[in-house]
Amino acid sequence: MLPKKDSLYAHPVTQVSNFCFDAAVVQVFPDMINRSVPGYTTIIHAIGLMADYYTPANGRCYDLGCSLGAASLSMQAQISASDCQIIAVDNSPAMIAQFQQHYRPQPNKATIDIQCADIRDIDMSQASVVVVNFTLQFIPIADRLAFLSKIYQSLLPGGVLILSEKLCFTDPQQQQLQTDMHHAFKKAQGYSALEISQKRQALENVLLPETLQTHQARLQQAGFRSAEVWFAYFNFASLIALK
Ligand code: GEK
Repeated sequence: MLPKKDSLYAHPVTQVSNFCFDAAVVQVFPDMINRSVPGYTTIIHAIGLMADYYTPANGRCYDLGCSLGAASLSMQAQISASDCQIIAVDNSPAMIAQFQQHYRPQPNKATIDIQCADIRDIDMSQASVVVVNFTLQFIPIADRLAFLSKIYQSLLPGGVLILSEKLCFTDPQQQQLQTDMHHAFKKAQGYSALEISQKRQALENVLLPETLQTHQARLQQAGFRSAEVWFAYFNFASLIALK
């Protein structure tokens, strides 16, 4: 089935409501995220490569805020170790229903256990790899340290967290440039000025970006020995944090 084109914000509305991951978003999600997040496809592929590098036989990986499971499926396709398990969690019932409906177990590949839950509440343990791909930005800032500390505790020695986020910048000129370049990216992907502006309004109080330095300091506070950027494209970056 071809993913539907995202035109959710193509028509003017008097009051833009807060963005949420409902059935309408699920219908267009692959198109939306590909045309909105610079480097998304590259990141998804590389998550699979890193998961293969870090996951031993009988290993366990988590994909937290899995949406339709792109990162889980990339890990499943690329992990070569035997008898591995991927636990994929999202709190949007519409996302999880769609992922479950399309999921097919693959012979001799890691299994994917798909769960509908709030990632702040789940129990986690014995993890080799934890993926939080563009999801921390939707968690209230006050909850982020406790959430990352739980991830740290759940990782085995030598385990890793892959954390991708939209960033903001302390220097106003840098902030303006990076925002303008992101909007230029979206325009080049076919979004109109109206779509870009209404989506920005919808996300305003929902997606809360922080600076790279804030993320790195918090990861260190949560216990990680180091957290470095392995990929960045305008105001979007992915870090790998080592236990
Ligand atoms: C991908 N990782 O394709 N608990 C569980 N899920 C949550 C929570 C929460 N508290 N808050 C938000 N979500 C995916 C893309 S999208 C990013 C991730 C984006 C979920 C939410 O339901 C949504 O599916 C996901 O986090 C964020 O690699 O749309 O920009």
